[in-house]
Amino acid sequence: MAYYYPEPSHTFSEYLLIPGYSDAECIPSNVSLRTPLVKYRRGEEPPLSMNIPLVSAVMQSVSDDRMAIALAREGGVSFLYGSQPIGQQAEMVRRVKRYKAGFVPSDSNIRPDQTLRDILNLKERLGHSTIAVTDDGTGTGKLLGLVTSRDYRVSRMSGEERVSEFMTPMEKLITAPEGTSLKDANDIIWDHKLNALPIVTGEGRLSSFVFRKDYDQHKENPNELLDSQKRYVVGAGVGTRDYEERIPALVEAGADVLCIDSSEGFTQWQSRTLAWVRGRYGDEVKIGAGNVVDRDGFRFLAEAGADFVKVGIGGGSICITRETKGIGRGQATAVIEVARARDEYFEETGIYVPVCSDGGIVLDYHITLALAMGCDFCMLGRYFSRFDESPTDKVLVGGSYMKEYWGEGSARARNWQRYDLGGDRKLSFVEGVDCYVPYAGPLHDNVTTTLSKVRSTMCNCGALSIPELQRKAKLTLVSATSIVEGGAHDVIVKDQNTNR
Ligand code: RVP
Repeated sequence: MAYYYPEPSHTFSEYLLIPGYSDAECIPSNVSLRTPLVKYRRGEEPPLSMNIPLVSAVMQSVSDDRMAIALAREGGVSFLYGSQPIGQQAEMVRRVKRYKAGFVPSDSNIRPDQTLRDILNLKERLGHSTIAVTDDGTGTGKLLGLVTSRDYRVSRMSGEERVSEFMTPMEKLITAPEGTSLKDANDIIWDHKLNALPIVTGEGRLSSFVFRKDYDQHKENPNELLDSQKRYVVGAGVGTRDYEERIPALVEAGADVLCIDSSEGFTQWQSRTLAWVRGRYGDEVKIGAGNVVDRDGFRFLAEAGADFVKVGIGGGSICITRETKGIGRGQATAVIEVARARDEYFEETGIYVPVCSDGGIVLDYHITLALAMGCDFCMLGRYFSRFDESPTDKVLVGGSYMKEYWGEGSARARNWQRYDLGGDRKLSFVEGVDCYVPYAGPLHDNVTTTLSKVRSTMCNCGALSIPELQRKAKLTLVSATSIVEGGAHDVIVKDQNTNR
C-alpha cells in the first residue's frame, strides 16, 4: 500500500517567525550573512563560502556572464545555464574570469563609415551613451574615436552624416595603456573630467573602458566574492547526459563550482555523474546535485558525493511540474525535512553538506524563513530575472516595462537542443511556462533592499549570523485567515507598487 504522509506539506507563506530577545548589539550592521557553498568537515573552513546567501538559477533567462558578474559583486554566485552548447557556456565562464572589476569590455561599437542613424539605433537598443568607433566595428578593433551625446545634435542633423565626420577622433582622446591599474585609471578620469577612459593595447586596439560610475560602484561593494586570483567566483549548471565533455570544458575555463541541474535528482543518473567527477578530479571539482524534497533524496546525494544538495520540486514561479506530472512538495516542508537530514548526516559523519532552497521565493521574507528552516542559501530565478543584468529583453507591455522569463522546462528553453544539436527529439510535454515579470531596475539596489530586510528580521530573532538564526528561530504555521490579516486589509491601498 502507498505511504501517506500524516501532515500536508506547506509553503513559505504559511509560516511566520516569532521574535526572540535581541540585545543592543543585535543591529543590522552587525549581521553577517556569510554562508558555506560547499561541504566541509567539522572544525574546518568550507573551501568555498559566499558573503550573501543568494545564488541565481541555472536558467537561460536568468544566469549569463553579466548576471554572474553583478551577483558576485554583491557576494553571491550565479550558475550559468547549461542549456546551450558547451563551447558557448565555457566562453561565458571565461568572460566572468577575464572580467577585471572596473574594466568593462565595450559592447557598443560602430565603424567610422556608419551613420548617425546607426548610432541612435545602437543607443536605443543597448542604452549606452558612449560608443567606441573602431575600424571593424567590434569591441576589440583598432580604436579610431568615440561618440557620446555631446558629439551630435539630433535636431540639427539629418541622420545620414557619417560617424567619422562628428566623432571625437583618436588624437583628441585621453586613453590609457593596458596594464593601467584601476586606481591610476580613476585618477586620469578625475584629472581630465572624463566619463569614460578607453584602455588601449600596444597595437592601438580597444581593450576595455573604465567608467567613472563603475569605479564608485566598485568601491561600494566590500562583499564582492573573489577567488584566490581576485577574479569573480562563478558557477555553472551541468546535466547528466553530456557531462563527460561539458565538465572538463567548464573546469578548464575556470568555473569554481558546478551544479547538476535537474527537476528530480534522486536518480542513478546523478550518482553516476557524481562518481565520474570524483573518479576524475577527486574533491578538487566542486559539484552540487538535486533537486530532492525529502530525507531519502538528501542522503542519497550526500552519500554519492554531492558538495551541496538542492531542494525543491514544483515550487518555481514558472514551473508546472506539479500540474504536469503530479510530483512535488510544499517548499517549506521540503526544506525543513532536508535540513534535518543534513544535521543528522553531520552528526553521523562530521561532514556538513550545505542545503540550497531552490524556487518559490516570492517575498523577501521567504529568504529569511528558508534560512531559519535550515537552508544555507537560496536559489532564485524570477527574482533575478527582473533586473537590468538578466539576459532577456526589456519590453513594454500595456504601458509597463517587463522582462521576459521562461522555465528551463518550457518549449522555448528546450528548443536550443533540438536546433543546436541537430536532433529531432519531439517535446513530449512541457514542465514550464514562458512569461513576463515586472522590470525592477538594477540588481544592486534590489539586493541591497532585500538583504536589509533579511538582516532586520534576523535581529528581531536575536541572531547575528545564519547559524545563529537556525538555532534560535521560532516558527509558527498560520491559519488561512491570519494570512489574510498579514497583508494590508480592510483599506483601499493607493499604490500597490510602493507598499512592498
Ligand atoms: P523561481 O525563483 O520561483 O522563479 O524558481 C526558479 C527555479 O524553478 C529554478 O531554479 C528551477 O529549480 C525551477 N525551474 C526552472 N525551470 C523550470 C521549469 O521550466 N519547470 N523550473
